[in-house]
Amino acid sequence: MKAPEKKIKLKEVSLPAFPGHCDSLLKKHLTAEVWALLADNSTETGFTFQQAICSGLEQPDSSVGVYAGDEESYRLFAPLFRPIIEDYHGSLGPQPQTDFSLVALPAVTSEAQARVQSTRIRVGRNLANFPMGPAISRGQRLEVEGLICDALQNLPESHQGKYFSLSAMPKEQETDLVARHLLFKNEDRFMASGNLMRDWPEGRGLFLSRDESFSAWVNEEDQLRIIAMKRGGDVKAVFALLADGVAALSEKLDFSFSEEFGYLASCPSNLGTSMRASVHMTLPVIGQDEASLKQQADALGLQLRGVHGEHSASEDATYDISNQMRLGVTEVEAVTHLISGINHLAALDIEGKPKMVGDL
Ligand code: ADP
Ligand code: CIR
Repeated sequence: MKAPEKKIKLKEVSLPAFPGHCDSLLKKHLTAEVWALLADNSTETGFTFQQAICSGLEQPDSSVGVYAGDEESYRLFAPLFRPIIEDYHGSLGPQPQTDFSLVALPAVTSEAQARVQSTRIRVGRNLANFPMGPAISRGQRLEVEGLICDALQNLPESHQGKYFSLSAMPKEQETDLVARHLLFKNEDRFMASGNLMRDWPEGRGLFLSRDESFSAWVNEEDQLRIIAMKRGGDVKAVFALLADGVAALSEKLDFSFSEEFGYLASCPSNLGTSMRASVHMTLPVIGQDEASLKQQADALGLQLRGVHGEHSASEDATYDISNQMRLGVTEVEAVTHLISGINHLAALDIEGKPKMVGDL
């Protein structure tokens, strides 16, 4: 008897196509096997695998290309998310205890200080028992905004300020705050494709301290971004300011946390400490050759961005330089990593020629 023809699984045939050039972690790790396994899955909150990968499919210049809709996304979609997390962070947890201690921080050299215009450190947080931005409902988002606004009342005197709802913000004020790096942009095609801009601008807002050095973003990519930013390169002062703000808010809010992945974030790049410590740094010599500088930065575990944030361009040899890795390290380790890296880049800039890491 003739053997029945082997049926090809539909999911294997229809592995989604990535139009044009694409270097995202999604493309790298979305194998036919992963697709066949997960394509029809969705979490308890109704967040589907197809929604999780939508931004990377629609935006082929994505670096990561996926978003989690809730805590369960990290478990259910693990066959895709784990390799992406490992690829991005270089290791998997467990995430060590939160550590904002200041004593161990190395000094920023005078050469690096001279090249740094401003320092910003932020952490992302999402509330336990709520879906994250890509899966949250309109009502839940407003509830989250209310809880965060209540918690902001608990800040120490030095951090107190005012909450500005994005819905009520005049356009000129919004433009000014974005230009001064204090507010998120009004449009982000990666977030839009990731289901994160539904009902915009409702439920979104900015808390700003009186001197504008401490701020909080509400219901943008994560439900909460806690931010400290100052002119110059006093990284320690910025870290201390952030630490006090995080401590006060942590007393009032229950954050989504897993032992393995640390603070859970909608983008896997922000797991762990969920901390991005960055400087705006001008490198007049090595900054002329962006490709070579990027190689140097990669080797040092640093990320280069443009001066208007993710996916923007550098200007006049000035870059946003930050820690790449946020998972499996403490907050103080992540910042130490940034300081060592910018000290190294400043030394290379003085020497005037790109060198391999380890040559110094
Ligand atoms: P995130 O830090 O949340 O990942 P972005 O890369 O989009 O987000 O940056 C948000 C804003 O913060 C942008 O306006 C960016 O230029 C600004 N920014 C980041 N780092 C610094 C810095 N060291 N000094 C001044 N502005 C900064
Ligand atoms: C991307 O994949 O390129 C975007 N979703 C951004 C990824 C990393 N940046 C971020 O989370 N802010």
